Amino acid sequence: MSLEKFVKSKVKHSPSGSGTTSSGPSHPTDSRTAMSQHAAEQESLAGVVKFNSDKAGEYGYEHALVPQEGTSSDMPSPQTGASTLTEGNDSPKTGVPALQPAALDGALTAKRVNDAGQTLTTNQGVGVADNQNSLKAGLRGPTLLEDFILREKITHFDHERIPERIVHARGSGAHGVFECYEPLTKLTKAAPFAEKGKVTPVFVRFSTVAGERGSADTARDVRGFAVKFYTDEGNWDLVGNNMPVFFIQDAIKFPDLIHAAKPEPNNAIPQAATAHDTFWDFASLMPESTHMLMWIMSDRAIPRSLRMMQGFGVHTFRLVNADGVSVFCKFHWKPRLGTHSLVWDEAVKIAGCDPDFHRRDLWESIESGNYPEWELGVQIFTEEQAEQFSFDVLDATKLVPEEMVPVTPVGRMTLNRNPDNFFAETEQVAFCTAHVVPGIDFSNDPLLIGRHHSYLDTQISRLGGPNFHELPINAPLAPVHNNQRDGLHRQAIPRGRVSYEPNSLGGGCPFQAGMKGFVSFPKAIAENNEPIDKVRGKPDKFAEHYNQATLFFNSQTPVEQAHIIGAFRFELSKVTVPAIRERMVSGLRNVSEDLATVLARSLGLYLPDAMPRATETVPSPEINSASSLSLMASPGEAGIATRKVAILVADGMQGAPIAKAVEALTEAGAVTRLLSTRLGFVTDADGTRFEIDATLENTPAVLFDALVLPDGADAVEALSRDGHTLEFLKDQYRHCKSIWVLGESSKLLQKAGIFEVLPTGEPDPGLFLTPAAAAEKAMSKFIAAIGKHRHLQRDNDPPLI
Ligand code: HDE
Repeated sequence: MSLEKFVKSKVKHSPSGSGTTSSGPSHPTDSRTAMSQHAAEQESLAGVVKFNSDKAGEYGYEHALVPQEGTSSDMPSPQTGASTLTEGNDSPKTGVPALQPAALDGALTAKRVNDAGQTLTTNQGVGVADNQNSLKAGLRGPTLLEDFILREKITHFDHERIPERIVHARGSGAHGVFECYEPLTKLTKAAPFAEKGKVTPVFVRFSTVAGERGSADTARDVRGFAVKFYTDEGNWDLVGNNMPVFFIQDAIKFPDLIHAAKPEPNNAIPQAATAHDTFWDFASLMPESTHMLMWIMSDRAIPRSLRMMQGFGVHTFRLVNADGVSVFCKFHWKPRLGTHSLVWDEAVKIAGCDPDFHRRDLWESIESGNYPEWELGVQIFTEEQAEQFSFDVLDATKLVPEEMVPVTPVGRMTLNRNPDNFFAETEQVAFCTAHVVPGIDFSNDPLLIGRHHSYLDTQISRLGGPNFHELPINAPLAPVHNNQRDGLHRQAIPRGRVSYEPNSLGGGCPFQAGMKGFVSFPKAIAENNEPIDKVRGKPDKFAEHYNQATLFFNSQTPVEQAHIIGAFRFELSKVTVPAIRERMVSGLRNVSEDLATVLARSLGLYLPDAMPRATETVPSPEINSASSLSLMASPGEAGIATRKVAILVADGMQGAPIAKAVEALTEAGAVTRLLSTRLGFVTDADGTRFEIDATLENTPAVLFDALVLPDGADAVEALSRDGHTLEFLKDQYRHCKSIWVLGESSKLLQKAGIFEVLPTGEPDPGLFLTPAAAAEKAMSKFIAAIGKHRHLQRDNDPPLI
């Protein structure tokens, strides 16, 4: 059909020619033409609205507490609200008119591209005949400007990068689901907690803070733990960290903190590290950061896996129920695998041999069906309870110990799907603390309120305009209807002429939701008509900076304390200005005399005077020790699932025990890899061939949780001739991992200088020397030892090996 015929077949043409868009009759009743009928319908729609009957409800306190739902009128016909009378002239491009309410579809399905069996096209859908050669005047002649295919391809390529996040640039994400245990309706009307078993889709992004997009995963740093819940009442983002407190108390200090922590501005050194002058200069002058410093100097800052770390909402939030009753709430994510960390020497080496260590671990565990899980817990307390605490719950440098307010489990999150495309999903996802749904609200934490502004604002330059919410990964599953219009990269095509409210021409739609929408909790700012001044300042309770830092330090096991001291020593030894080191140590005297004394000694300093405190009235803390703050408090419930075991092999080894070990470890959920000097095969003493998975050179010891060494004189001899073997063994030993030494390979231990017992003379709980004949019996002990993660009895500073 010709285009002319196609159009004619659909449009109802006016018998008296075209109408007009510039004026209308005083009483439009004519229905002979489509335009006049439309005008009559619009008149009847507008005519029922004699005045804005909602106006009176905009005033007064009662109305403020209970906002009214807007009024709306039914459309005389589905066409009344159309943008154009020609909307029925549908083509494959325009589609049939949406006469029912419709919104952009937040589901990713329609956006997913599958190229299977397809030919290459330009962005205009034109087939590309030749993707190997640009268009030239003759084979050896100049390339022609006319070559739109070349220019389109190169131009797009030139603009592929977008600005990285100013903080948390390095990250990895995954899709999953959140399942509610029991209805939480007594506490909150938030959609994800409405029913037992209710499932809400989520997207999670984990990140480091200071490093650039390509920096190493294992840097010492806080980890971001941002969860986007696609609830049926809109998106809720819980943008947290893997540590429950923060460095600063007021958002206005955030740019200072980040400028101090990022690479120094003169030479852009160091990458993804706080071990430099400007960070410690700032930190030592900001005593409120001391508590957080204890956390980032602890092993929490170098997690073994993103799957093995806790998450925290950090701030005090509010839950609000359907009756408008509110309680305070702190959010906690607890990993099913328990909390486990790397040791520093290992983290540094992993940064070299696998900078994508955490990203790979997350990806591989999801690909292999080992879906990471966290339990969401809430700490609930009232404002009256909070008043009694020795610290202020609006101060993000403080936590509420679980020993004071228990954590109640409310649901489980499972990450069960990797993204299709890193850029489209993980890079373009845009979190914001202000993305909340009815039932979740804020406290007055000044850090939190500042964040609301920052997250939205930063996306505008990072994602190129105000329509980033329409990017597939950000689009809510709940429909979006509002009068926001236009802007760069707009995708929604709103139907109708109305983009304002109140209106009568759109039947009053979309109208305000009233109590069905988000109603901010009406928190009283002042009691009993107290005067409120506009001020810049902090409450007095914020001035106490050390009690919880002390609580944290005192709650650690000795080995965790030793690691904290080691981390401070390392970081401060990288500082080039001794006065900064001294200032930092003087602040730490207010946390722990032991910590400060050992540190001063190891930095070659005289113990400085304790730093003067910002307050003379130091409240006594409720508790002096909280075992929940130790990493050891959550060993996890998953045995050795996904733990990586290296099995060193070489020609002439005793193959049977190795085959059995592979079988038993795999059965227990571990991932085994056979390693040798070169790829290919090794042949055991009986002539059986074993295929090698990786080499000692390309996959060093730090990438494994445990090690098996084979029996067989020839194999041991061959392995001992490869320097990587001893390095491998030394690192496994130094990093306190389980090592199983079969028969002859005890010679490798001797060569590496490793003793069979601890320096105390006690047996080493992670080192098993087994004659080949007894291998089967020892297997279960080895598996149990891997489940312990590490054998820190071997830990020594400086290292024994
Ligand atoms: Fe953020 N933070 N932040 N932050 N933050 C950003 O937002 C900011 C803070 C956190 O995976 C930025 O989209 C200010 C605390 C995470 O995409 C930016 C303040 C906590 C992520 C921003 C804070 C966080 C960010 C950069 C002080 C833990 C990564 C890009 C008031 C509770 C989210 C972006 C992702 C990202 C600002 C403090 C966690 C610039 C101003 C406290 C997990 O908007």
